[in-house]
This record gives sequence, C-alpha cells and structure tokens, in this order.
Amino acid sequence: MEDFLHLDENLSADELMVRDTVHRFVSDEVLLVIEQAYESAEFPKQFVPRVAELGLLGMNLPTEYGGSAASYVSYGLACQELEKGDSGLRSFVSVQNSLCMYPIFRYGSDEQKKRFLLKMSRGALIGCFGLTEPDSGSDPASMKTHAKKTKGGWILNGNKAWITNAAFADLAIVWANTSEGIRGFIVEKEFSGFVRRDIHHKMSMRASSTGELAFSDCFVPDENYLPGSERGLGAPLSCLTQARYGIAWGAIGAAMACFDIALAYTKERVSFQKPIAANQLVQHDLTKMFSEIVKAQCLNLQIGRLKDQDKATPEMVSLAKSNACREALNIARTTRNLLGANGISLEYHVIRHMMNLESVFTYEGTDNIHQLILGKHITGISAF
Ligand code: TGC
Ligand code: FAD
Repeated sequence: MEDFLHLDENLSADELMVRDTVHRFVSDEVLLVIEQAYESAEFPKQFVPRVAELGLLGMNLPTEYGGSAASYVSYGLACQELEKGDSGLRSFVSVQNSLCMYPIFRYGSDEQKKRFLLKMSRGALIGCFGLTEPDSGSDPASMKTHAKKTKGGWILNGNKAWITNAAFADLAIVWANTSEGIRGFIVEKEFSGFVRRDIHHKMSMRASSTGELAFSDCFVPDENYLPGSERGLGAPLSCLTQARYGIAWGAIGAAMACFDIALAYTKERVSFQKPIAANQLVQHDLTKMFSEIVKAQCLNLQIGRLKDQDKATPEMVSLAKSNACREALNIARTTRNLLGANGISLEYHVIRHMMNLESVFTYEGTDNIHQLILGKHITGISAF
C-alpha cells in the first residue's frame, strides 16, 4: 500500500530496516506456508528460531537480557508486518514479548531475569500468559485461581482458559489471587499438578495454538514468585497495555494486506465489460478502507512516539487497539465481499485474516471494554 502521507519520512533508518526485514521474511517465508498451517490448524513452529534470529523476541529489552533495545515504533512496525502474514504469528511474538518477557523484566527478581530472559530471546524457552479463566475474561478481578503460601513456596489451584501458546509453552506467567491480592508466578512445565490442554475446533486463529492451563495443588517455589507483582491487578494490566499497543499496529497490518488484495482484485476483475474498480460503489469501499488505514497509521505512530518518550497512557492504547481492530475487521469483511465467491477461499488469504480478526477484536480487551476505559477517562465515571 502506498505511503500516502509520507509517514516513512518520520521513521529512523533503524525503524525502516526493521520494517523492511520483517516484510521480506513474511513475503518470502510465511506466506508460502501459512495457508497450509491454517488449514491443518497448526502453529508453524519453524518460525520460532527465525523470529528469534530477526531479533523480534525481547525487542524493547536491554541487550544484556538478549533484547534489541529497539524503539517502540520499531516493535509496532514489526507487529504490523508480521500480521500482514497472519495474526497468529504476531500473537506468538506479542505473547512472548509483552506478556512473558515484559513481566519477568518488570516484576521479576535479578535471578529470574538472568535465568529466563536470555533463553526466551533466543526462542529456547517459550512462554504463555494465564489471566483469563473459564468464568472471567473481561473482569479478571473476579478470577478464582488461588495461590496459598506454604513453606518454601505457594500452592496453586485453578484453571485458565483461552491461553495462546499454552500447549507448547515451557513456562506460564500465571496470575492468581492470594490472601493479599492478585500476584504473578512463573510456572514451569515440569511442575507437578500443572496440566495443559489444547482447545480444538477453532474457526479463528487456526495457525496459532490456544489452550487451557489447569493447576491442582501445584507447588510453585518462592524463587518463581514475581516479587514486583505486589501492585495487584495493575501488574497484569500493565502487561496488557504492552500487548495492546502491538496489536494496534498488527491489526492494521492485516488491514493493509486485505486492502492490497482488494485493490489488485477489483482492478483486474471484469464485470459488465469494465473492471469492478471502475464502479462508484466499489471505489467508495476502497476509499473508505484506504482512509481508515491511513488514519490508523497516524494514530499508531503518534502513540508509538509517545511510548518511546514514556508518555503513552493505557487510555491512548485502548483508543488505538479498539480503533485498529474495529476498522481492520470492517476492512477484511469488505474485502471478502469485493472478492465475491473467491473471497471465501483460503487461497486469497482474506477469509483467514477476517476470521483471525474476530479473535483480535475480542482478546486483549473487547471493543466494549476499551470503549468503557476511554469513557471512564473522558467522564471520570467507571461504567464497568
Ligand atoms: P481497575 O480498578 O480499573 O484497575 C485495577 C488497578 O490496575 C490499574 N490499571 C492499570 N495499570 C496498568 N495498565 C493498565 N492498562 C491498567 N488499567 C488499570 C488501576 O489504576 C488500578 O490500580 P490501583 O493502584 O488503583 O489498584 O480494575 P477493574 O477490575 O475495574 O478492571 C478494569 C478493566 C475492565 C479495564 C480491566 O479488568 C480490563 O482491562 N479487562 C479486560 C481484560 C483483558 O484484556 N484480558 C486480556 C487477557 S490476555 C489476552 O487476551 C492475550 S491475547 C494474546 C495474543 O494471542 O496476542
Ligand atoms: P466476556 O468477558 O464474557 O464478554 C462477553 C461479551 O460481553 C463481550 O462482547 C464483552 O464486550 C461484553 N461485556 C462484558 N462485560 C461488559 C461490560 N461491563 N459492559 C459491556 N459489555 C460487556 N487470555 C489470556 O489470559 N491469555 C491469552 O494468551 C489469551 N489468548 C487468547 C487467544 C484467543 C484466540 C482468544 C479468542 C482469546 C484469548 N484470551 C487470552 C482470552 C481473551 O482475553 C478473552 O476472551 C477476552 O478478554 C474476553 O473475555 P471473555 O471471552 O470471557 O468474554
């Protein structure tokens, strides 16, 4: 898609390099196999070492922990390009970066940082993030998972549902209620009383692994307790802000991919002796899609720059996440329609993006939740 507002002029040489490198990786490698992975409902694990080699795991962390110390704009651009390939691959990178490495970096002890982060940046250890439960998604404060202090550690009981990477993760960042409020734990796959299960029959995010975590008197040693998580629910919510930021860019990447497909198809496809793009109604669809993408790019870039100056607030990120997901889903649905019957074939990629975006719209805070976060900011009244 053309750079209509010359936004590239606002990107540094490093940021352009990250974007173009990830773009090539997606075009040359991901797009070749993603259709098959989606059809067979498998996460393409061969890309784990590749995204690690590209420096996409721990991107914003200091180099001493294997990070790339990249700007948040670079991270956003990487998410944008990854999601042009598939939301599932961007999800994998979001979870590893924002929901697993970030909490260890921000709330972990020095020993935990040394023990886990370097390996995670190499893709040698994979993480998942357990906040949602079968009975609490939008309202994580009502979680039932509980950790009880015992000698030398904690006894964890409860269930987490809809967890990305659950089945193949080496560790889970788990949020549980304690007698003193919600706290975070690093639960390793070998711990006794910890079981993971895949969720099957998904019609969205088929190239991503989603599952459940179950804890039955699972002993978590003190050294796996996140000492900085004593701020309660604010700790997992701060991780969500990181992930939602990447999703805002990622969803627009999927929208850009759909727009490119719609434009090429409607210029090529002839109906009533002229390309369908020559019809006013079709041009209206195209201009609406184009306009929403350009506006969202400006929003993402501005919030990225503010984030790099530590000035971005969770409410700004809610605005960007909900805007991007809503518009990207509309764009994918419009593209699906413009492709007629071909729009439902995996071969044309659009139905895959459209189905994925249904999840992206829901996870990391549904559209309603983000409207309420913004509503609370504007009015000063919580309507949850
Ligand atoms: P509330 O009273 O508003 O807040 C509790 C405390 O947290 C603070 N806080 C935040 N801190 C940092 N970042 C944020 N974004 C924060 N939002 C709130 C807040 O200041 C307060 O601090 P304190 O010191 O006063 O205690 O909490 P609430 O219970 O009323 O709930 C607020 C609400 C509804 C906004 C929140 O629960 C929410 O965001 N719900 C949505 C849940 C959600 O997004 N779940 C996502 C699960 S992970 C996932 O989906 C991964 S998908 C991964 C992938 O594959 O990409
Ligand atoms: P609910 O909270 O039950 O909401 C149902 C509907 O009610 C929604 O439309 C919602 O907007 C609306 N609603 C709820 N409360 C209100 C209100 N107060 N006002 C107005 N409307 C309201 N979670 C994790 O912890 N880790 C993960 O890695 C993870 N990965 C995921 C991967 C996928 C593919 C999916 C689909 C989900 C994943 N999730 C994950 C879970 C996700 O975060 C939740 O599904 C999401 O937060 C919504 O929760 P829920 O499904 O329980 O819906």
